[in-house]
Amino acid sequence: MKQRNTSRNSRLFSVAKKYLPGGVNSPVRAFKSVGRDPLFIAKAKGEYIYDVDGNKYIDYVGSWGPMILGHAHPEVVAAIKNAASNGTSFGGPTENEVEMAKLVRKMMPSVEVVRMVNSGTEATMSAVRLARAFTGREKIVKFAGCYHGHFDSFLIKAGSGATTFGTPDSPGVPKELAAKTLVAEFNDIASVKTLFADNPGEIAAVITEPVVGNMGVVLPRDNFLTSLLEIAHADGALLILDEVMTGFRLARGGAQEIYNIKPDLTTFGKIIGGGLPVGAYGGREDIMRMVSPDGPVYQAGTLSGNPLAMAAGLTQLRILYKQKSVYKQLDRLGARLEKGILKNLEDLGMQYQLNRLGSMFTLFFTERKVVDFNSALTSDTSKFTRYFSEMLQRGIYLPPSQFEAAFISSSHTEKDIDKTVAANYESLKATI
Ligand code: HOZ
Repeated sequence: MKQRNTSRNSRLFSVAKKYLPGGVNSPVRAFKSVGRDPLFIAKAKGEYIYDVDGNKYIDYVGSWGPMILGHAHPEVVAAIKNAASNGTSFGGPTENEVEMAKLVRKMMPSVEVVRMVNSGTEATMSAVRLARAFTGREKIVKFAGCYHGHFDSFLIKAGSGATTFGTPDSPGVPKELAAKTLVAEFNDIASVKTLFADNPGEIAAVITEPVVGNMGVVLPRDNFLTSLLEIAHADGALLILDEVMTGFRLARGGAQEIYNIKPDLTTFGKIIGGGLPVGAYGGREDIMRMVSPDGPVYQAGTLSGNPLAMAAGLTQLRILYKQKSVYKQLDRLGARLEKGILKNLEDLGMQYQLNRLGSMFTLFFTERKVVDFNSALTSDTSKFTRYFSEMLQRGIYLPPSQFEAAFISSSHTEKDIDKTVAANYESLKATI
């Protein structure tokens, strides 16, 4: 196989490293764990991404989730252009913010009142502050391997880049604050019960990704989420679902629609911004009314509800709301990919694990079923590294870490999927 020319990418990266930590503005994209230089992206359209050397790839990163309709969707781009021509930021309310709140509530009825912010991290840290204020308690429960952004309280046994780079507990987090984060095992209700038994009346909230994306894709076992809600409520604590990845992706109403669960608070990011920087948190009205200026819990932002971000996010959400069939289409593509990869694994006599729900998937290089952080960590990351590079050479752009989710968009076609399955066969073979 002819190697792709990526010389301009590499030249840019060597300059970037002088001026930016690791040469990037967010760690995982540095490709450090896959032992090669990152691609510098020149442009993207539909399901394709193009690097600065002119190489074209089928993209399964999708900006880590937001691009559910594919890149540069014409309606989203038009909405951004139109909004920009009317001014890029006012620091005052706009009509689209009201429309956005109404649509979010329609699509996800548990979100009675919502506050827009600028990132998923902002959303989760604000939701936790609110839960602490509402309950008058300070401790929170999170799950090993879940990642809720880079706020201090969450950088404890954190997944995503924190795990990829071997720093699940980041230095710089005050010990006193870290001690208020209790860690349970995903899919292990007994571990949650133990924490509540040991800390009665002290836990403000349990926060979880309902379907984990940040240790790779890990699905909740039957009743896991409803049991969490029951246990939390029995002790007077809240349940926060972090739907930054899953919200509006797995279904119109997110993972909470699929698993039929009504959390107290939900956090969002990614899809809700249509590819622009956005986050949001929302939920029960009695809790959300504590947020300033209705209540005393302070949280603010000059760019919150930014008109460009609202235009992009609202346009994307409206398309998803109107075209119900999009989720069926995504699931069909996901199922086709799953079938193809499972056949490849069987033909090659490999017992690796493919976890998938709808348009989110991860191939784990382990023979153990991946149901939690410990089982995810049994993956052979050196095999993943080889596989990742082989796929890239064949024009398939996957997340550059074993501990991330890959995403399919509605721009992907059956032909793309079949090409990916063929590349998967050859790439897996190369790891033997
Ligand atoms: N937080 C993203 C993955 N869960 C990674 C973003 C990046 O490093 O670019």
